[in-house]
Amino acid sequence: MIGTWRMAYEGLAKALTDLQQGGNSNDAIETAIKEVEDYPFFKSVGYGGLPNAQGLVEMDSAFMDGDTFAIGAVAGISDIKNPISVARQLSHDHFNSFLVGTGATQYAMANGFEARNMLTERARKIWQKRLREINEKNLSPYDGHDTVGMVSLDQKGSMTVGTSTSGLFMKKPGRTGDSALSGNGFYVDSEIGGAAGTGLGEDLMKGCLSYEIVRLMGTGLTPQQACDQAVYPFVDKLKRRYGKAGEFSLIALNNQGEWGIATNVEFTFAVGTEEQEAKIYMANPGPNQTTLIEPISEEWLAAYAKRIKAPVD
Ligand code: SD4
Repeated sequence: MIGTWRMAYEGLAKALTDLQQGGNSNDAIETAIKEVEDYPFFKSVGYGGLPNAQGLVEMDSAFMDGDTFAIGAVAGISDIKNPISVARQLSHDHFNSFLVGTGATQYAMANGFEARNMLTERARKIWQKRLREINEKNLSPYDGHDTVGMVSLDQKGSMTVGTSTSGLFMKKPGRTGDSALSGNGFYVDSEIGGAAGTGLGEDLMKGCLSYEIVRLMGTGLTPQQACDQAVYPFVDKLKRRYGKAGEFSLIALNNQGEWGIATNVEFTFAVGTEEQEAKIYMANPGPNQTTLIEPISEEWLAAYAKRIKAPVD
């Protein structure tokens, strides 16, 4: 199993234990992502996520079953504790499986999903502080956005991918990114592998990179080769033809349990396999369109733990 960012670790470790005991891949994804959604100090996913420009936490989430290609997704859902569970439920439907805005929220409420005001006091304070800084220092409002995306493989060879995010910080009401869009923020085919993305959705969507990584793995490339070949040339192409490229980080896992990463920024992620317990790593862009991956340092982890709980003035 592999997941984006340091925040994936605890949920991934929990789900990995289930997988090691014969649990199924779909359950593993829901368990792991719920854990991230429920933790109040992650400010870009679920409870504690930062709100949009009007102060409302609007969330995007998707769930895809790699055995059947069934997809469920929500975009701009609010006041619901676990968007990933709604996305999973929607994946069972042949029609109406991707719902947005009030329609998504109403569906979740009507179908017994737990309601919750997702705006914590802490997130509200960060939002207000950020509003002040944007006005006073003329800063770009659109900094800070981390989606949790995870890909899992179970002992039977079934694969699943899931994503969940409160999206781009200070986004306009109704804005959605790549995370709920098939092929962009996620894709999985149990006969090949799966991929998920995080970064600036507006730019990730230009490359359909999750699908592209899975497609390349299907031609026989390893997950690392597929990530490198899909992501870095596209970032270059975007810079050349669009003039700029936002932050991109992609993860991939194939149906042999091998994994890969590509990123154009410093990027942390968590991975665990049958033989190897869950661990956090750090990735950076390397020379000549490669990726540098190293174990995370204790200092980094300690600074992170301090940073996410630091008081907001
Ligand atoms: C989005 N891709 O809504 C998401 C945000 C994100 O790291 O992943 N940020 O565009």
